[in-house]
Amino acid sequence: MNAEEFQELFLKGLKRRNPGEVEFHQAVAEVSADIIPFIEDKPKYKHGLILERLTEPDRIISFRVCWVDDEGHIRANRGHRVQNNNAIGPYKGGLRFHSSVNLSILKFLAFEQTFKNSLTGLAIGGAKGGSDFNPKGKSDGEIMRFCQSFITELSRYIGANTDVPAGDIGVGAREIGYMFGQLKRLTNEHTGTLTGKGIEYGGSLIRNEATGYGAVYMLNNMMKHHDDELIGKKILISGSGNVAIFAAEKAINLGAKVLTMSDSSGFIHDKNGLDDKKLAAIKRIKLEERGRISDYTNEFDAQYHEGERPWSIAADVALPCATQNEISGDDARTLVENGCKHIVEGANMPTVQEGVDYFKENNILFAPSKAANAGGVAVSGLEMSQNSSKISWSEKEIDSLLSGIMKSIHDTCVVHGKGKDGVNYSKGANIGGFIKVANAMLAYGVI
Ligand code: NDP
Ligand code: 2IT
Repeated sequence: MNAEEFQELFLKGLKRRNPGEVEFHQAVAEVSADIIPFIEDKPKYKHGLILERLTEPDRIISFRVCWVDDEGHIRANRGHRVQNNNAIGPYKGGLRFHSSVNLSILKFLAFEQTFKNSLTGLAIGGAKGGSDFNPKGKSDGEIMRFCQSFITELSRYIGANTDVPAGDIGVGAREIGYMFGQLKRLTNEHTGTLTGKGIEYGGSLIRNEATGYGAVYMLNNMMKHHDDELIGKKILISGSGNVAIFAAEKAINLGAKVLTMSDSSGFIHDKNGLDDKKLAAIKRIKLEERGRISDYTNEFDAQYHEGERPWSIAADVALPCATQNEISGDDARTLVENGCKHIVEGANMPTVQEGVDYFKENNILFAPSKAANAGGVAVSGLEMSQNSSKISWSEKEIDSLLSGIMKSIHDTCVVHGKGKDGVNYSKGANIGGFIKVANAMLAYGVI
């Protein structure tokens, strides 16, 4: 059986065992297309069934989350934690609160996280969790009661050396604060069982900024490697949450021109580009007031496109930082036709497979999410180190460690992704992330 036939059979089995989980199928198909040819002449990985074991999570925990809303009504949501793999360190990965959350999405995220965390070079395994709870429009009291109920149940399965959750969509500083407070109360311990904590109670400097900053460091490294530079480049950013805002901040600081930002209602296009003052307004609107990106046009001269994504605007770089599958095949073609040369995935799996293929066929430099957005979990790993040794590093130290980790991820992608047509960053990230986890799994024997 050749590699192609083997992949077909492998995916058929995966789909049979995980029916209807389209996002999980998509993520595994993308990774296995690189890993199967790689392991073909490496019997230790192939006969060790490493890929098969990596695609069956170590365990999945599902639970009911009951809470009381402001009207006194009982509400019930569903919570999950997918612990994908802890071969190289404790399970680590974010929690997502969004109405779309289901096991397919969490399994794809936990699978991707395993490779991403390996790429950071730190001792962290892969997990993801969350709930179909919709935080939009909820009061602080409702958010607090939900978070307390969610973490009370999850507390049985996590711990500083077992599984360390963090934020993701819908989970930021406020939610981590409520969950950490309840966890501390339940366990009577002040340990680093969550990352993304406030600076006052064990958080790390730069953690908030790390994913967005890291994505721009990745872009910068990729450009430098191809004798190009960021200064003056036009950038499209989607999203206006944690990742998008700090990607914009770093891009502006390094001299690029950020033209767009978005939310789930639409996008704003500011032809003059964002500056520090405009970005401060976006931080206030989205992070403090929890408002809509359209409010930007009340203060600044820009167009608002209701119900659209920013990919129709001409630019040099696209930084998708909102959610999965937000760049369709058509969007990919439009971007390339309009001259876009670099795609850096700040969000997890924001490009559909057809789009990824199109970018590769057209020699677009494409940094996949597991490499490009690893800065967030990397600084989470540094937060764990600071917590366990009871010290705090300075902003300068952490930024320098973050930038070193992003450089090393870039170089790993080059080592494993270099071919006659240039660097295939997704192949490099998939193989580079796989090797360390696979070798650790082999060391343990059959478990
Ligand atoms: P936030 O909740 O802070 O922000 C999410 C942003 O994306 C908001 O602007 C939101 O709009 C928009 N968005 C969310 N879902 C959709 C959707 N279905 N369609 C259109 N827009 C949507 O999340 P983060 O910034 O933390 O996460 C963004 C992405 O980055 C996710 O893919 C996440 O997995 C990934 N990521 C996050 C990391 C982190 O450290 N936080 C680390 C690595 C990756 P609205 O305000 O309307 O909801
Ligand atoms: O997707 C991700 O890497 C995250 N949401 C961050 C995970 C973490 O543990 O910091």
